[in-house]
Amino acid sequence: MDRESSRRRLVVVSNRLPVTFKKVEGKWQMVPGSGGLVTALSPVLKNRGGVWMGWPGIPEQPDQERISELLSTQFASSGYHLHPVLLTPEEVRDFYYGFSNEVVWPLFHDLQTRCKFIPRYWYRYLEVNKKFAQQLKEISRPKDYLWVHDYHLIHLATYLKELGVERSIGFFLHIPFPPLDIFLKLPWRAQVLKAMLEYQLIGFQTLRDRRNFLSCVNHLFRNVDVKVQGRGPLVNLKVGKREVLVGSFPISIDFDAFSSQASSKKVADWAWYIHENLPNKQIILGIDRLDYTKGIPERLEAFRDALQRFPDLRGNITLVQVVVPSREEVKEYQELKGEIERLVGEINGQFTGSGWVPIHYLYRTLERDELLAYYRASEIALVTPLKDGMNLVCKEFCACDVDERGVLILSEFAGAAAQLHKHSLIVNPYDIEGVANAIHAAFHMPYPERAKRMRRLRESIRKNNIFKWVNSYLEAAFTKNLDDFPEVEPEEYLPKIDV
Ligand code: GDG
Repeated sequence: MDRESSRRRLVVVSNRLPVTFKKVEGKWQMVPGSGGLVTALSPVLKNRGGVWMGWPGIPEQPDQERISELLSTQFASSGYHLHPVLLTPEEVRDFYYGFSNEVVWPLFHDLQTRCKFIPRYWYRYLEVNKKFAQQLKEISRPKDYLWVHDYHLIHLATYLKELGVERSIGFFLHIPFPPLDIFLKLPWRAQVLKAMLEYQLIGFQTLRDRRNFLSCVNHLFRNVDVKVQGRGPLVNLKVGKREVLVGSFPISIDFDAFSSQASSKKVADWAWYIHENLPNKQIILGIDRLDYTKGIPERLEAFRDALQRFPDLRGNITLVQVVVPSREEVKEYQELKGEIERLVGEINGQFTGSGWVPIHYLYRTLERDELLAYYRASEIALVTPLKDGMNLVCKEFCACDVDERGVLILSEFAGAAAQLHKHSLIVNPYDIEGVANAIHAAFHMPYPERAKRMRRLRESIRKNNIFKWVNSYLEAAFTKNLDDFPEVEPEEYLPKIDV
């Protein structure tokens, strides 16, 4: 074996590659992705030598060769390889839109009534996972570490084993893991749980997700001996003869990159310009992908309630709601868009006065500098998902608040609440009056108190940044011994409830 092929590489597998494609004047162009995952994993992939495998995000094309050529030539300078897995239109429909986004996504966000448990989706999900496994077999080497991301690819480890491929392999779930009673609704619950146990390490965003997972394992495998050893963020789970490490690794952002870019002249000028157009008003910002888990209609109702009950807010606060187009082909998402637009129209119709429009609604993707300018220009961030694995928007808002004058209103059901609850205003996103009260409290919060809270939030995000997330996951992946991990009992976050 030559030196190159005996090196241990990191092979990242996710549904989507870290690049996207768009057609400009009839020709495909590749646009590098800019998410935190790409920023964090790129240096590791470069240093270790690595591969990122995933779907390029567009159905198989007649000019497929052009896509492959773009992937191999344009990405060469990044120091690692991209391996595209091509999906047919039927696979995109049933595996991606179907099982991934109409079964697992709503169920794992506790919204089981939105699930469509269609057997065809399930079989196609398995087929696509098998396809990924077959290609992974081709491109990976025995010493590689395979790091599989997210709910689209739960069965990858199972199929690799079936193909006789022995590799070190770990999984990270970016979305929440649901409580037992909800998980049990899944017709394929035992298969899904069993498939997760085929990984050597399973990472969750929070201790709550891990607890939910462990209670499902305890329940569904009650006829087998189930034992959990260890007490820290990483525990050892034994199910019969099978042993798996299960940990909580809260994902984060590249804090320094956000903070320094937000301090740049371009972003500062842009932020000034945004605020100049809304003079003498506090800006309250919502930024979300178009998705029913993000709680946008509930948030708009809360804003309406705040304007109704607190006249001092009228004319003095403006909600900037950015909705980023997502899954637009799906009927539910089109309906959601319609509902949001109806509510925005209604509220603006009800309250607009001379020189003041209560809601500025943007339905588009912002370029990065513009996004940062909105973060920097806003006095309050309103982050109220009904449920969210982590939520990066709230962390980005804090990282960009270099002047430390912002207030974060955060849903107790966002994974980020476990880390940020002490210094933000925590709300139940279903509680319209509670969210409205928080908006009013944030509006009146004195600036010294804002600065004190924001400093702490920023410190915490700076310390627990995306690089720490990658390192702690990989340390867990390569550890042979639980003693290498702190035994401190981490405290699970449960919101305080006033009775
Ligand atoms: C999943 C989980 C978990 C948003 N608008 C624009 C834009 N964005 C960027 C934000 C942020 C990202 O999109 C959204 O991240 P979230 O974490 O809020 O949400 P999901 O997309 O649902 O992500 C989530 C995450 O995975 C990571 O594990 O936190 O819980 O659901 O980075 O900045 N970026 C640009 N223009 C926009 O208009 N450029």
